Amino acid sequence: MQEKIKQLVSEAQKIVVVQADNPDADSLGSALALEHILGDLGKDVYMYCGVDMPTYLRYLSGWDRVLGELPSNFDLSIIVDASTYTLFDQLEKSGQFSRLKSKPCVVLDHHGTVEKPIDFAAAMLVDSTVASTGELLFHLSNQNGWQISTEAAEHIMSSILGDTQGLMNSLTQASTYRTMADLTDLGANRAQLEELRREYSKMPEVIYTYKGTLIGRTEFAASGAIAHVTVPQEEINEYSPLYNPGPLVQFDMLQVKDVRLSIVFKHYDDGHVTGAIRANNGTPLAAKLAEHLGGGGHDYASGFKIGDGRPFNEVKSECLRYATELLTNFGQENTDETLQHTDS
Ligand SMILES: [Mn+2]
Repeated sequence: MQEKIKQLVSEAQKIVVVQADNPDADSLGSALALEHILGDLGKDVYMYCGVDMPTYLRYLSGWDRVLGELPSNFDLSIIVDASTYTLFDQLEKSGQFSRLKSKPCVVLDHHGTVEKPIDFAAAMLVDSTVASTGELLFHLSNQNGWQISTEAAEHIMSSILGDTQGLMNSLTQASTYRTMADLTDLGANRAQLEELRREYSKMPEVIYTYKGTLIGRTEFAASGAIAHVTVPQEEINEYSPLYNPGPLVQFDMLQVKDVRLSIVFKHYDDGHVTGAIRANNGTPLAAKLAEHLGGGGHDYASGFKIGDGRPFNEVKSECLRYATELLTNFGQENTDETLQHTDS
């Protein structure tokens, strides 16, 4: 597959790197790293994302070069950190999807299971054993003999730190540390990146107060194993431009004793509902829960989006019902496994 990608890249001059409608440090870090790597190969690189870069990602230098429209012409597109149709609503809405499909497309991703997988790509490199798309890009670049500059190394490092929550979640493997070491050799400085990230994730006072509101409104289900909170449209309007309400409280929700799953629902006036799901270590149920609702993701972080007109309360109850069922079944399986391990 990397040979095919190498060939597609060598044949192209204008390349657009595409992020899905849910940019994060991995997608943006991978896009920016590609901008440097392909730029060093003499390519003209454009970056596209259908939504504005959230403020907390703006510590990644070059974020402001990501545009909300595809360039008028290009030879190749590279989709990073997504391999599903469902995350490209903005391209569909603006009528640009057909343009993307009309040119060769490469997909670089590490999401194992997705709903409605992209089926028009000339090459798909999807590897769920790496912690982030950035790590995948690092290996691909080495295999293809593409130079990784210090800037590219920094962006790849940011993408790994983003998806592994600072090398702290279970996506982190021995190979992740090896990649981090290699990136350090290339000049990336983790301490400096961390300092930058912290500076840019600082919240305005009004958001600090809003965080208190969300915490106060958090509800618990399944005997305290699920923490959930709902963000309505007026709060999305008021606070989302300043800070994404999900990350504001979701980590704290998982820090409550007995909580194993946290869910932040967003309820929009046009009827659509989204859910951001996070799971505590030892409860790898996030992807399963999201898939049940038409979404997808990882064991410990996932999401879904429903826009078929189902009433909000129905979506929410079904989500909580299925989450409870998953937890109950998982609890039983886990007890069996524990017993087996004790035996051996
Ligand atoms: Mn990722």
